[in-house]
Amino acid sequence: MRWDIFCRVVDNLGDIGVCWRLARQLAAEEGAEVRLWVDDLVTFRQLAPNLDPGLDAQRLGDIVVRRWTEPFPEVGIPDVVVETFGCDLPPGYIMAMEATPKAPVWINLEYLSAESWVNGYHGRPSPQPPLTKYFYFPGFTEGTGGVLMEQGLRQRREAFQNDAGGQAQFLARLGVRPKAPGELLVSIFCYPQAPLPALFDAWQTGAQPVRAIAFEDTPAAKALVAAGLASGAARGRVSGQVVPFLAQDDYDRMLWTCDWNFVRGEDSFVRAQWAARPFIWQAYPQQEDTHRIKMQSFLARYLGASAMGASAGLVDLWTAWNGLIPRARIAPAWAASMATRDGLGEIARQWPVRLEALGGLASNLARFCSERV
Ligand code: TRH
Repeated sequence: MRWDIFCRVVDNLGDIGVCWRLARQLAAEEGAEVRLWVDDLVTFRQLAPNLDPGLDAQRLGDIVVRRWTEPFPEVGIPDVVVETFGCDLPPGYIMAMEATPKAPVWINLEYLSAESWVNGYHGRPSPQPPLTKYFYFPGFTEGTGGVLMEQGLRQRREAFQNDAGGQAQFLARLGVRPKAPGELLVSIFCYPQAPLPALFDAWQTGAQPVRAIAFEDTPAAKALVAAGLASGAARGRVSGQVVPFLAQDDYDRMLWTCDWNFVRGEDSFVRAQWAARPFIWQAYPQQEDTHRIKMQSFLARYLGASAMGASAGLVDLWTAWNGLIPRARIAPAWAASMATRDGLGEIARQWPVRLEALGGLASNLARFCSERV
């Protein structure tokens, strides 16, 4: 099947992060011919270092990458059109879809959410006469599209996590010295609003040494530099290191290597879940704290009602990290989470098993479309 995927980079990296991963999986695992339209190739290159932002058309592996320009060029209409995150297709392209003898399957890929209303909307048709658009929701339950999961992901992750030498080599390649006995390695990828100084203070006097790993030109890296912790220097029991912004696959390896991960948005959020390690999620901050509902909906599914009590520390940590309770709660919440870390480790190992049972978003979407082509 021939696919067009449309991506408008609103802000940050998640939109293109999700689209790039989806495109690669459809091509590699579903035999799809994928053309990826992106309006901002400079941002895209952060995730795909081999991309040339100067070219309007290029091939990256199996994917044809096209610059989404206005006016939009006249092109053939494929079998499936994926409009991501409500990015609005070019009017001329919609007219061409209407005029084409065999109408394409038109998908609107929505943002990921754990909220229960998602199930009711997933797969619903929206008439756009003479065409039909379908809403496709990623999610964490039956009755949603699941989340992005490439074939063999769990096996690759397990093999890497059971290979201490491979992990040490990976870290050495980034100039990160191996973990000291009893030291925790924690990766941080967050938004500027995150209460980083409060976290560093909590770690400074915490029960065990923590080394924070942050990524160049991200808020956490700037905070480490500001705290004088960027080049391995220690302050009490906390130290830090800044590594380059990594290609997506190396970012996965960092999540697999670290003991805990702080992640944000959508794509790193999902990758942290596949890493089967405890993590703290900073949802994309929204007006009136509406991200509170997104955070709480996910935590309720992830921890399960029964574990919410036992994981009160983790719940507090997430809530403070999302700016929904005072940052002063971070230190006690971190200490409480450390006290229950074995249980949290078990939850982190079980969760990907449940996610895997939903099937991967790319294969679920391909099946959904092949039934409607
Ligand atoms: O960049 P984000 O904050 O994206 C967000 C979300 O998608 C959010 O839903 C959307 O509303 C908002 O943008 C507009 O976070 P996210 O989704 O984790 O995307 C970051 C991408 O960067 C992800 O694909 C992982 C990748 N990444 C690397 O490839 N290398 C790195 O070193 C790091 C730190 C991240």
